[in-house]
Amino acid sequence: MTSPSLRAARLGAAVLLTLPVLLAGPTSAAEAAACDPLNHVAGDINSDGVSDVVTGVPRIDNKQGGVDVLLSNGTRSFITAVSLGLPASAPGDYFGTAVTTADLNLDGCADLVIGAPERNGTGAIYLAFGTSSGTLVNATIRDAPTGARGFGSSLVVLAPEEWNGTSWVRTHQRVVVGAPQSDVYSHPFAGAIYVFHSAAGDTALTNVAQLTQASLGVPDVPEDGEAFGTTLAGEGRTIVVGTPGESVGTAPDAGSVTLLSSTAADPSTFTGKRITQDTAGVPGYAEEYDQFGGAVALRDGHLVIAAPHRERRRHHGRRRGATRDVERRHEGLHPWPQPAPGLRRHSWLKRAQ
Ligand SMILES: [Ca+2]
Ligand SMILES: [Ca+2]
Ligand SMILES: [Ca+2]
Repeated sequence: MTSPSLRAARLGAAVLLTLPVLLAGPTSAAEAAACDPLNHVAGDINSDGVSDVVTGVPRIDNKQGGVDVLLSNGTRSFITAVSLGLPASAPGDYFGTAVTTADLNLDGCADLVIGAPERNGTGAIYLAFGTSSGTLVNATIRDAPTGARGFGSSLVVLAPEEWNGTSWVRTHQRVVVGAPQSDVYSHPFAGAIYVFHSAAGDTALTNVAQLTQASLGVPDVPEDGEAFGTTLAGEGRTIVVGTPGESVGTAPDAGSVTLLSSTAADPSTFTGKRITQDTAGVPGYAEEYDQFGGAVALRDGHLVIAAPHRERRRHHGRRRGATRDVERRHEGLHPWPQPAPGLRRHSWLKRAQ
């Protein structure tokens, strides 16, 4: 059976609008009402049935950063904190280090979530809401929670769907934010992630959980510099967390990936599974500095994990890298066309080494 979202995506692919669209500062919230609430096309900021493209440019303008937005009609715009009507970024904020689209308020226009992990030394995320004109409205900033550092280094938005007896319906969005520089008890840079909810009509996020490797249900224990939450992916009710600095046995920085799931009945309680290259079914074996989990992606139950430094020593210092492709299909994991994070390393991680 074809899901409503897939049908909408296929119909939307045949639609091409040529009307000029403006991407500018905030306007009235009334524009958001013109979005098509039945539109489920992923990443469609102006609700015209065709996905749009957003790209973070965190090092531009003395590392203040920005986000490049290309609408499906060809209109291109450059988004900064100022263009969103918010206080300007400072040099070194790295606005745009992570960026993703998701329909946070479920009105049919995709919205932007942007990370600025060095803002004020602890990080922040920005929300901006799409409209049918392409204008981004109602932008807000959410500073790092107390104790978080590197907040906004990584992002993923999940859209759990629930069966109401006749069809799958979305009830809320789950925004997950990585803060991999966070200290956990006495362990510097052990890392944390924060889980927020957003429901229909919301313009702000509700905090659901802070998760570290010290949290109930999360495997392993926090250790210095392992950077839990450096990378994030997920779909349905499954969050994928990359910890490239994790030691495995006696191998430092071998890296791990954690899968965290919760239920509709209890969305704030998570159970976890830890994967390393020593896990049964994963090719190869964990070696020092592999940094397995340096990038992660999950789509339609297919999990891809990068080990960007694998085989470095064997190739005279060159960082050859590898990916591990792990088929992971199980009941309760529902496909959703959420853009996966790109394969990249984070600038702060390089500095921390
Ligand atoms: Ca569009
Ligand atoms: Ca929206
Ligand atoms: Ca650990």
